[in-house]
Amino acid sequence: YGHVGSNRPSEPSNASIYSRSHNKITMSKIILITGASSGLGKATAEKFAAEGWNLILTARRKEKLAVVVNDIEKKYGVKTLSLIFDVQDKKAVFEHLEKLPKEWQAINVLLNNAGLALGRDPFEEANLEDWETMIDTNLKGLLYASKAVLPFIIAQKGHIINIGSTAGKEVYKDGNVYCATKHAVDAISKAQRIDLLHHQVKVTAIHPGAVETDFSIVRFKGDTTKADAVYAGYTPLKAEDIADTIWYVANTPEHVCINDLVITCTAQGNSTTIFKG
Ligand code: NDP
Ligand code: 8X3
Repeated sequence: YGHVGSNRPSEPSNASIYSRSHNKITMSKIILITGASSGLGKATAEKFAAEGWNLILTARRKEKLAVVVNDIEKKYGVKTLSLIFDVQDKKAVFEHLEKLPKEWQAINVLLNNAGLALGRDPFEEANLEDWETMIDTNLKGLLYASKAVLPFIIAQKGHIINIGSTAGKEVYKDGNVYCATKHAVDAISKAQRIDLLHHQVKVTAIHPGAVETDFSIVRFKGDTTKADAVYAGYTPLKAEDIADTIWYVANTPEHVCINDLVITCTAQGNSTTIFKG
């Protein structure tokens, strides 16, 4: 089983999703990606599908996710399960993830990726609802998803990969609560690694700098002029760069766990220092 980078000789208990590879019937691995309808989540789904993994993909926007799924199934012939829910909705997260069909329970990797920034405003002007949405999505949503699938991850001696940010390493002006949620992702990742150690579950936090996705369009609430300005004058990371990194991190040998990884484009030195020639 695991016809790619087969590094975790786990004993999958419920697995029954097979694919043909090298003239052998092999059991494909499973990655669950939250926030797979665009950006990093979508690129990671494509990367893992190209390597033969089956995918559980989640998002709120049904039509967007359906396009991703159709495209991937056509191109790579892997199996997918799409689940539409809001990670802020505790009940919905547990209803969908705790009761996964048996053949989808053998999850090898959980990628906690769903997240967003809303606004970039000074503390005194920032909107309380924006703050609450960021906390409920980036922090509470990550906790709910992790808890809901934890029994499956433990059964596989699997891997939790959390998407943090350089904003979780440094606080920048007007970043206030977005930075706080990503600092929390940093802390929760450390906590998960310690607490889940005895289950031999790997935990990795990946902290990207600027990646050109819909992130800034969402942050600036559809203002494409402000969003485009974030990536102007230098070459930012692409979603595919992060997907490649996640692939690498998820396929290290069994005895190796990358704990914490900060990745920026070459032009970026930290959250606030970008060389624009
Ligand atoms: P995108 O806006 O392109 O993608 C965000 C994804 O998260 C979408 O699939 C969206 O799906 C999903 N999502 C957002 N809110 C929810 C929710 N409440 N419930 C379920 N899904 C949700 O941005 P990115 O791909 O760039 O962002 C992905 C992650 O990467 C985020 O955690 C972000 O903070 C982080 N990050 C991004 C960086 C960047 O520069 N782009 C840098 C560092 C970190 P839908 O709207 O359909 O629900
Ligand atoms: C996204 C990167 O610099 O906008 O987390 O905070 S930044």
